[in-house]
Amino acid sequence: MSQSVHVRAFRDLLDSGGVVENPERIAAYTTDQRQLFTGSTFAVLKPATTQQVADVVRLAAHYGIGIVPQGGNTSYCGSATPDASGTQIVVSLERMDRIREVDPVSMSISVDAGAILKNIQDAAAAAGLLLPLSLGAEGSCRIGGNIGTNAGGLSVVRYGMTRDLLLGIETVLADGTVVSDMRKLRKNNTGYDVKQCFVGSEGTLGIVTGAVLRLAPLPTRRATAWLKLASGAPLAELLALVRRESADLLTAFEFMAARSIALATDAMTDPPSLGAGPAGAVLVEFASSSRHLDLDELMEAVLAEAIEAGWLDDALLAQSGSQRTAMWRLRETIPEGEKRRSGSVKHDISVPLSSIRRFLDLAGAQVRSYDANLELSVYGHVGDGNLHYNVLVPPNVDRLEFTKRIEGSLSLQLYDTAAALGGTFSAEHGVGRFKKHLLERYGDPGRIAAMRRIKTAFDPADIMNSGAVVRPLDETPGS
Ligand code: 2HG
Ligand code: ZN
Repeated sequence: MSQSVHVRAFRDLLDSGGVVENPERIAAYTTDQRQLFTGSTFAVLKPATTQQVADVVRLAAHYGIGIVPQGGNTSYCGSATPDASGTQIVVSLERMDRIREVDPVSMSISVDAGAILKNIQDAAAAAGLLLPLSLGAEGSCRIGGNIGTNAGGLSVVRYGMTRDLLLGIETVLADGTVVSDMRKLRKNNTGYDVKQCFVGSEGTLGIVTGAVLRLAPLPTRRATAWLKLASGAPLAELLALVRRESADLLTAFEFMAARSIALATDAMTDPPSLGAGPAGAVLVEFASSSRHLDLDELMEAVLAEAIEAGWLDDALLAQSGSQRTAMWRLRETIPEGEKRRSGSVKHDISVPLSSIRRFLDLAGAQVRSYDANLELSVYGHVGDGNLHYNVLVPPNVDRLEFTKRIEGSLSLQLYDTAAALGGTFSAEHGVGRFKKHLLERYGDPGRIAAMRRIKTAFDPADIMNSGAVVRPLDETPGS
């Protein structure tokens, strides 16, 4: 049966806005956001309801058409991009963007999976509550994708990853079955925690259509400081001090090397003059919903201890909301700064906190011996043991060729080092299509076997996001 017959059948299920066939409009859905890979599709489907998602999936399964679920298309690992065959359809959740309910008493929010993260944060804030998931792409990423990749971001040190915020889920399975478990319960020990299967599954097990998320009291006070690290400052010990002495009011502990700060500064029209010490800089923030705690005083006392220990050359406490915003803008502009310069080869590694220093030493030596001219942009959520250890693409070099060369050589050395220290090649960006070979290389064989069994149980025909993360058991290896 031809693709045009399939499109007609999908059109019968959806209304006029539900099927996109125009190649120009389709193009926005077939290239990943880092522009590393362009796939192909014959149609983008945009269901408006969970029932329509179920109908689309049932029909696709009937015809044997592969489905690539897509939210905001902000994946760093190509997990929302169709392959090059042109046989997969993209199912975009962008029309399913409703906030279904905010329940201030239960401290939860129920949403469609296509809701933009920022809109969910705003809806929670309007009810005096905080959705404690915050990341650079929050203005365009959608919560279904955040669930699919188990997104991390800027406040994991206090509130955990997306997984830790998920109370309930609604999902369409590969045969069109709707799993409806949109409960707001903190406690529900009734067998397998099915919703957690979908967290980090990157669309390979089903399509998330709705979610219930845990909210926290909205901070009314914050203290934010920019720390310039003295030479040899021990990051893990500094973090431990800050956590302990703030009684865990810490919400962010973001490390930035001087080069990363300079890249962000270059990309900003009105950059704040915040530099780095010899060992880089850290943006640290405390937050509290209580109006009775003096966080500035607490921050000053904690930083005085760190200065006394000889770990800081300087510390600047934000004196106003705008100073705080400027500090955060600088941190959040780093990826854009890398892009504006000429791009970077990204390594989203994490290691146990006790090995952060060792990783930085070993990886630095590996980069220098690979090519002493290479430049690095190193920053990240050190509070979670997560470093973005990015190799800058030299100017006037073909970005894609350079990326391919580094990923086939130096990247593996860096990942080997992270793995030898008990770390991972993907801390918060997922696996998708781009890092599948790394999962095969570094994943424990038993764990991969378990993942393949789960994939087979949920999607034996490999309809859902085929080619991403893991293949089912009965496929021939390498296919
Ligand atoms: C961040 O922490 C994001 O800003 C992006 O995870 C990291 O671009 C990167 O390498
Ligand atoms: Zn990050």
